[in-house]
Amino acid sequence: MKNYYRIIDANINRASEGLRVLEDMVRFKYNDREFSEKAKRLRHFVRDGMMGILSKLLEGRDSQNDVGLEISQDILLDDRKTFFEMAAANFKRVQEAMRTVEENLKLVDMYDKAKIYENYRYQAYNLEKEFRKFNNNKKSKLDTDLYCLTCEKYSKGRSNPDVVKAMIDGGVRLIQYREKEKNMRQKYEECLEIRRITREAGAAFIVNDHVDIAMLVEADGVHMGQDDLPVEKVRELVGDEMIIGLSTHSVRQAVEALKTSVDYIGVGPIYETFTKKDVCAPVGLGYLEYAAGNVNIPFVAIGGIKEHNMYDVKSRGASLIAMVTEIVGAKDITAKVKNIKAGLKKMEEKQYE
Ligand code: TZP
Ligand code: MG
Repeated sequence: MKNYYRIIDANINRASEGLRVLEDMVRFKYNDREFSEKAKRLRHFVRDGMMGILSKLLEGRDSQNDVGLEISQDILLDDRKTFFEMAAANFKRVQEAMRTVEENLKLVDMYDKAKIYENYRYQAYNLEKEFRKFNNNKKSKLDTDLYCLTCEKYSKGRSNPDVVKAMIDGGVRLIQYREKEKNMRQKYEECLEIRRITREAGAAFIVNDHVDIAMLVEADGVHMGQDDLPVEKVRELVGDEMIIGLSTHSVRQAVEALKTSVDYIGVGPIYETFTKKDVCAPVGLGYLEYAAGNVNIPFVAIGGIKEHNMYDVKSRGASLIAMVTEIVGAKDITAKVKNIKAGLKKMEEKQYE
């Protein structure tokens, strides 16, 4: 018993120390009061949750004979390189510590307390997600679960900017303007408006096909197809800061794409789709499985993906899924997005169990 309390004690310390690090990182680097307070509140919860058993914890404490200290002083595994790596490591520390507390509380028959710490662990997952807003680099913009594309033709009479607003209200963080039926002036005007909307919401915005429009409206990225301008030429125009995405439809195209400076590739069409004209036959889940095992940059599964088949796609290793008609054609776009994101999140959380 004493040893279980010793483990709990060490991990309560570990979790609250990790939270303190995160709290201060945000407080002093970003002056973000809201986030710092959330971290602080969770840290207090974590500590206060032990009120009833403090004496047992202290009884179990034996820091001097902790074999872990010697190991930790000897190795350089803790050598964090960047601010964000350090944050990620501290989130991990907090979450793992919480899990350890949870399991050991069960061993001392404190099931109710264990449930409370499970809840704190989930709060830490949410906090980690929220922390992403500080990491405004290309990778973090792509680090989401749902990628939504516009297509006014299938949007039931709603305009592209209105559709984007509804997507964002549902929680979408990555939007692509894809519109094949308008002239350049109309597309430009719409992209200007969508840039305003996405910027205000802190969502990333990528323009399909048109490098010029992407640059003029200061989009976060541009998405190219196999028959569009060569991506290396696009890179020369847009510079290093802009995301470049490239559609691929085969292993060969993926291999070629990886030799270039693209930031992500599209993998598809997974299923049959009527949204894209002149598209090749569905590549199925086979190419997706290849991508999951071999593509070391972000990739997005696309083509015919719906709420009912997204689980098959996700379970084949797609962490980012794109949908067009399933969302723009939904009666209530915001509700649809919320449902889809909740479903994807549930699948993701299962991996933590
Ligand atoms: N690229 C490959 S398939 C596709 C694109 C743009 C269209 C996907 O549309 P939907 O409606 O999700 O099938
Ligand atoms: Mg194109």
